[in-house]
Amino acid sequence: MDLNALKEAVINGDLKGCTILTEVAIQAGYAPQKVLTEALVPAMEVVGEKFRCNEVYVPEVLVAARAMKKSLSLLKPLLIQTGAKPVGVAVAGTVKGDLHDIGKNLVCMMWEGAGFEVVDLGADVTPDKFVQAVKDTGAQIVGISTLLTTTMLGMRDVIQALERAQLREKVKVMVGGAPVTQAYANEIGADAYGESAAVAVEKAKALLGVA
Ligand code: B1M
Repeated sequence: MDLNALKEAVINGDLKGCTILTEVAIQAGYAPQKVLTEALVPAMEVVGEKFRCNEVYVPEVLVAARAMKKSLSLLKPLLIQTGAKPVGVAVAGTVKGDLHDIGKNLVCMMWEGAGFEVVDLGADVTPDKFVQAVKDTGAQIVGISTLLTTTMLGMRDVIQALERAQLREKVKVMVGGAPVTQAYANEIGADAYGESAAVAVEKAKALLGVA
């Protein structure tokens, strides 16, 4: 079986095709991580790029994301099984006021694929919820995403809430999302900026000092 067919099915938002091809890939013995990194993630990167070039519009992005999520739901139990000991625990969410979650979901997928235990708080997450999740899980990484310039400041609010809860020294904070830059990450006192989901994996590992 060719993983390109699955990649194309995600790009085309073909939910049924994604379900069948993911099941076929699993039965053919593909490692779930390979399916994730060689089909699902690159497919969403293509969709993101097509969007940026005005080749597709919001409905197509949403349909592709739904198809990708379906495949991921089939891979998830296997990804969890294959990971021996998690390399670290990460909580992730999109900031308060922001409902965009496609990029954040990709980061969560990639982190899971790389062996992190990920607690996905979803979108529109308040600083208090981030703090509570760190307390509940003992996470070493907090990942914050935003797509709106109007909600970017919410990232600083999360960092300040972690400081107030005396948790800032215990966690590394990574920020990302289309309007975020390294300069902005520095300005708000984040530990890392992830410009893509792939980079988010490398940097999360580097933050924890794992290879
Ligand atoms: Co909206 N939206 N949207 N939207 N939307 C944008 C972001 C926008 C740029 C469109 C535009 O005007 N050209 C614009 C923001 C403008 C601005 O702030 N300057 C915008 C707007 C204005 C809005 C609304 C306000 C529209 C309205 O209602 N008037 C509204 C806001 C609602 C809200 O959040 N409160 C809104 C709503 C929506 C939908 C619900 C329709 C939908 C979101 C669905 C969903 O996410 N479930 C939507 C979408 C799909 C988009 C666009 C089209 C696509 C975003 C996306 O998913 N990209 C977007 C236009 C664009 O991007 N050009 C747009 C693909 C995704 C893979 O990329 O998220 O950047 P991205 O993630 C990348 C990296 O950034 C990185 O890794 C990912 C993969 O490599 N990354 C991280 C992301 N998070 C990271 C975290 C990390 C590390 C890396 O560490 C923790």
